[in-house]
Amino acid sequence: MSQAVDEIKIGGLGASRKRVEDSRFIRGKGNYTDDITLPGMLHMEILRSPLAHARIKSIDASKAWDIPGVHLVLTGEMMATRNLAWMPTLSYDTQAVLATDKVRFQGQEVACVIADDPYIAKDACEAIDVDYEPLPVIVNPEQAVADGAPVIRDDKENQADNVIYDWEVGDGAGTDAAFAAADVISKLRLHYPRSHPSPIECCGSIADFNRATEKLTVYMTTQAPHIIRAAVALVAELPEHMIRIISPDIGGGFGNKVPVYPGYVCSILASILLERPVKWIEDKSGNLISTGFARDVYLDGEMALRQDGKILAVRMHTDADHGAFFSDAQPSKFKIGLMHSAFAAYDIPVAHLTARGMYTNKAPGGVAYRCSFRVTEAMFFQERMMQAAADDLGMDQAAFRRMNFVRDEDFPHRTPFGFLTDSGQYAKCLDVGLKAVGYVDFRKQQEEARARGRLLGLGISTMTEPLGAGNSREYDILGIKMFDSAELKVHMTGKAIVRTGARGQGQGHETTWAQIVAHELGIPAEDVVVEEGDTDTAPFGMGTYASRSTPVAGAAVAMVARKIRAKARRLAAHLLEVSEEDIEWELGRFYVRSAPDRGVTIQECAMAAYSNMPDGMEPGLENTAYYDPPNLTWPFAVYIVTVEVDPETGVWDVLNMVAVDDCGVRINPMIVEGQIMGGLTEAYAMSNMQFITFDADGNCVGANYMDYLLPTAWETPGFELHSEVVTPCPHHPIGAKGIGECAAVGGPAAFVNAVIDALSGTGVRNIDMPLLPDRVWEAITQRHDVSGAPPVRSDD
Ligand code: MCN
Ligand code: CUM
Repeated sequence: MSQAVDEIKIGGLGASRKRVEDSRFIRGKGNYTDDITLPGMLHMEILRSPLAHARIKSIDASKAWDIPGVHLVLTGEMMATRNLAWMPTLSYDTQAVLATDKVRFQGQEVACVIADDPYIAKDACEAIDVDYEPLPVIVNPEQAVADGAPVIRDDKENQADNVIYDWEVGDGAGTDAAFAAADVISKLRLHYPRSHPSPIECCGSIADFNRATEKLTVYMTTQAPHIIRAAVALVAELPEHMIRIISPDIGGGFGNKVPVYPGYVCSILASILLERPVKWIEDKSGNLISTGFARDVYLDGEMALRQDGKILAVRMHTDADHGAFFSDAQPSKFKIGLMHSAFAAYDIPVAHLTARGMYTNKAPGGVAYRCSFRVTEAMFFQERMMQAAADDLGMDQAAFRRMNFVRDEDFPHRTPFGFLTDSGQYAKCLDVGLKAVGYVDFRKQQEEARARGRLLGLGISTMTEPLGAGNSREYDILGIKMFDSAELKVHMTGKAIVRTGARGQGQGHETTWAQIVAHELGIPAEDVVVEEGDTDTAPFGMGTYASRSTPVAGAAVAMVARKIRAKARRLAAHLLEVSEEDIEWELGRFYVRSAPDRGVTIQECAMAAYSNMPDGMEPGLENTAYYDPPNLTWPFAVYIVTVEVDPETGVWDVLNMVAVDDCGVRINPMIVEGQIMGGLTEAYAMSNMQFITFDADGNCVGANYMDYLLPTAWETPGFELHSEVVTPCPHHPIGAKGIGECAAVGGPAAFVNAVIDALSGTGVRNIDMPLLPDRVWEAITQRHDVSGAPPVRSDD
């Protein structure tokens, strides 16, 4: 009889184990960057530009220097003497650390004060006199390429205009030919507005340069500590052992904490100059006004269709507003991220995407916010386009999608843009969703309601997201290949520690990595400690974003555990005095094939690794695995929303929301559900209330939580989650696919489609997000599309 341990009982794969990190988080015992106090620590504050575009005529900091308690005032001029006024971005551009020549967006960093406490530093910032000469302001891509537009990046030698890139992918000629043969051509233009990740904890750093050891330690809120160390090592030409980056607990990242920000750099320089620790903690408006925004992209699309509903080709053009610096964190090869993952779930013969990126006088934008590099825009566009096309054909929304899905038997499938999708059960997910929402009945209700003047709507969105960058063949950031790592040490008592190159920000890695070890080795999850985020101890990895942790670092955890198991098998053979070939494994235990009762536990093997190893065997039970995934993982989801729109006010309420997510094998079903609910909440917020824009003068409108609304439990609708479809990832060691971002990626289109569906018959094809009541009301009463593109009038 098997003596294997019970996997669910030990918290292995599939156990809804409670999150171990929460025991400290919910008791207020987290250790965030701002919780750290070092002896002799000083505080830094940043002076930001009030203007969006202006030449700096002079900066007079003498009054600030005179304030008691001020230790240092940093300006661009001083940074320039150390060659630090500009820094490289993750997209091969440059970004001003502190402005020297011009300011290029409102909120740009102009000077820093380092003082005894943050209040003195803040007061001293206000004592700095900056003489600005205002320049014409550009707030959207159209203005950026207009005749006579001022060149924003006149600091760059070969930059004669505001265009950053002109990029294309796919088959232009083939697409043209398919369009020429189409029965119907469906068109849609929309703007995916700026949105801001706005994690509860803002960005910050504490730099601590030790003159005696010459070592620089930086505590910082980064999702990718090793990338930061690599960047500092390469830019400052310092060896890695002199730089230690520590990401303590992170209060939410959502992509906001991937880029490198001037505040980090200034705190480092200040600590080196002053030889004291320097802490910089950004405030909320600083975070909202200056750190990585997402989206802000205009999408133009056309779909070539056969009368029966078959999609023949897709043509897409995007104009992306990157703000003043091109600082996207994304794989180097792809200028507009993975926008070309659009339509990956549909069997479309040919497609073409052209993309232009523009500089504007806005904070650098285009970072990923809960999406794998622009996949949010891609999927939003895809599903809005699918809805418009089905309407143009007069086809049922569900039937149109089903007939164009890649079929289960067609995997692996090459998408028209060249991705290889490998698994999924798309139609099944759709069927589960339709049944759950009561599709047929709802359509009837909708008809009846309409007859009585009530507007009901139903929106379907599907998404497949390419998660888990790399593989190293195609994915790199600044030439550093994208893979990840895990190190596992099993102590003699059978307890273990696992460290990875990822860095969770609330996703539950401390819980789930231990579950993978439990699954592979039978060591109870509670005996496995997880550590991430310290470059002195963690193996090299590319960090946590693009939901890559499970696909890459999580795979590395499984692989390193397998290496440990292979060594433990040799120890077991030695303990049981049989040859290795005679040994069998069941969870937690090796036994002799011919005598199953004779066995040793994994814990006994661990003890033997330190006390009773065979002659010639290296002692200890630890190893490291670097994992370079063969492909991305391709989770799939169907989100269906029903709404009622009030025609008098434009207010819309969610009646029901059904989510069917297939992320392969779920390590921890409860955590997966938490990730989906969080993502749906953000999707709802983006579609319904989150509004951050710029007026014609480049003033950021919405840089506070009075205007930029974070959804609370009060306004967030309930979600019905379905987990019955599981298509294991064929190449991931435990069959898992990423999940962290799926709902935020696929969710927004479901909400918007539902509202547009409620308006059917009015001729309204599009309302740009957020679907604020006044926009919906305008669409209903004026019977036209409502664009959300800035600039809004400056008197608004
Ligand atoms: N998981 C699982 N089974 C799967 C897939 C994932 O149990 N098949 C678990 C994982 O083990 C992990 C969590 O779900 O605990 C998310 O895993 P994964 O999909 O690999 O995503 P990452 O860990 O790489 O997290 C990144 C992702 C991103 S990119 C953003 S943005 C985002 C998100 O996670 N930011 C978050 N979710 C967030 N959740 C919180 N609380 N805070 C953030 O900042
Ligand atoms: Cu795409 S935001 Mo997340 O990748 O950190």
